[in-house]
Amino acid sequence: MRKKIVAGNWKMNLTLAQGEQLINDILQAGLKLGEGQEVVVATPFPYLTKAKSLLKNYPGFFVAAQNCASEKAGAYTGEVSAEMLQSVGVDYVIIGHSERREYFQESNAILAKKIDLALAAGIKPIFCCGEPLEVRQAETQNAFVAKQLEESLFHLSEEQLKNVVIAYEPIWAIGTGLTASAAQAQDMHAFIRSQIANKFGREAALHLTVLYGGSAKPGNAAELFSNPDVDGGLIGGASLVANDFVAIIRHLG
Ligand code: 3PY
Repeated sequence: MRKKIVAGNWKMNLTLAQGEQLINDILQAGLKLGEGQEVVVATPFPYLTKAKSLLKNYPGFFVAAQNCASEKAGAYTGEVSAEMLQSVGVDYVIIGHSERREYFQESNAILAKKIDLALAAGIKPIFCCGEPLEVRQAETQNAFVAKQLEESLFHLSEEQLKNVVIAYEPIWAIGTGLTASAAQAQDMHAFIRSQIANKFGREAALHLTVLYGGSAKPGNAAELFSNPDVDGGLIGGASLVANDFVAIIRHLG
């Protein structure tokens, strides 16, 4: 059985007090997570320790960073290493969100280094992939995503892959209000799983958690999550509103 996850990506939003309130409101909802279900909150760096301490007594709730450095340690002013994240108890790290690829020129090769450092530090990467609008319009999204997987993940061992989560985030659905239809999401998730099966074997593919991201909200989460290859979501804007985030988590079933 593979894990089902709803992860909230706060991006660069909220003050510490607002973030604390949001986590407390989510916890107040008294969610009962089923076996193999997880909730992850990806906060800005300065709030990670606070988030960890608020969630520590809640089984199934985990903390993620939104990025980590592509170098291990040293003179890289302003960077935060995977080891540092590990030292404050971070469980997951989002790697390769399209905003990082676009605004910070993170290439597939750089992301491969981040994946390696996260895994070496014992942190599980949530690796984001997904195509821009022009690629979708040209109907070449499969080749585009296959290349992202190949160049950032295919050097891993099957053992290492067990600690990786993939998030498919079509760029045209991020911050645009557009969402991939349930069928578009299912098609791509099945394709991702087939690529993983070809490289790492059927067992590895069956155990891989593949999340959908891109304007997922309470109104479309049930349909998205009902697809056989969609194992939950990486949630942007709706993760900033406790009621919406909780409603999405409830759709995990
Ligand atoms: C979105 O839903 O907008 C996201 O970018 C989730 O990471």
